[in-house]
Amino acid sequence: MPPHTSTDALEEVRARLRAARRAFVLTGAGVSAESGVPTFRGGGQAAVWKGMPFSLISSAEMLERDLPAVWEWFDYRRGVLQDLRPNPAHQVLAAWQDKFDAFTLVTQNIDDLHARAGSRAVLELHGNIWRARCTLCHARTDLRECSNEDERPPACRECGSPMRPDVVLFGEMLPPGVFERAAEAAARCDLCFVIGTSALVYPAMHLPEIALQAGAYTVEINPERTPFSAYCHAALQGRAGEVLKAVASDE
Ligand code: BV8
Ligand code: ZN
Repeated sequence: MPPHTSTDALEEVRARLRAARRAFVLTGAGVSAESGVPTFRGGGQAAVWKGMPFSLISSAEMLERDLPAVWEWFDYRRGVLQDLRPNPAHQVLAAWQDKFDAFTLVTQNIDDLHARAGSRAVLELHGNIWRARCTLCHARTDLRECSNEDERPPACRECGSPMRPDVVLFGEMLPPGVFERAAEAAARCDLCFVIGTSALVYPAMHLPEIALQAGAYTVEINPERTPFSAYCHAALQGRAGEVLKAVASDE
């Protein structure tokens, strides 16, 4: 049993899980922490790259100013990711996709670990680190087909223009339609999980707010309290892999 999770709260969440028809899940970096993926705000301070806070190196402004530096940052993260595997949190969520009348998994993560755990139709709000997109014609390429040693920035095979990481940077709009589809599902769900996020980045955090307003039973899973904890019906304090296994254990 996860340390700070009361049995009553866990029992209540299990009962809600059994009764739910339409489930909605939003995940953040914390769901990949047990796979070894560094979080952005682990241990109180924000991630820094070469002296720059991640919200700067991962910004539209930096893309304009120094595209090669942005590639270097994401090449480094691809290097960290390539030997990592989905963890039990990803696996429980993948198993849940056929458990409900409707199930929607939305992630802020760009690490592709939900899909690698078998989750289908994951709504990637902030893009995917294994894809690149042309800065002019928006043609996309899968970076798993080429190595980090290739030219940087890579040239578009269609029009020859420089490619950029196919991720949403701070100050950039989300991919067309993805937020809207997620918001529709949040408005219709009767059970909402918010897992492994510090609940600070928008518009992602509007989604659980929409679910709450729609009357969904809302559960947060996080070892720490967040600005969203007080609004939840249950805040299960623990690591996602352990808590989800415990929640799913009497299935
Ligand atoms: C935009 C991709 C429109 C790149 C990312 C409203 C209010 C305030 C600010 C804004 C607002 N609206 C817009 C903004 C600005 C900004 C924003 O939200 N800023 C924040 C910082 C205040 N939003 C934007 O810029 C968005 N775009 O609004 O466009 C627009 C356009 C033009 C002009 C004006 C407006 C775009 C945001 C997306 C940026 N891209 N990622 C990359 O990855 O580098 S965001 C990135 O950071 C992640 O995707 C994620 O969203 C966020 C990190 O948060 P978390 O995932 O939660 O991770 P974190 O480390 O913070 O926390 C981890 C948590 O896990 C912790 O709580 C920890 O306790 C917990 N944990 C640890 N271990 C475990 C665990 N939990 C469970 N189990 C464990 N084992
Ligand atoms: Zn192009």
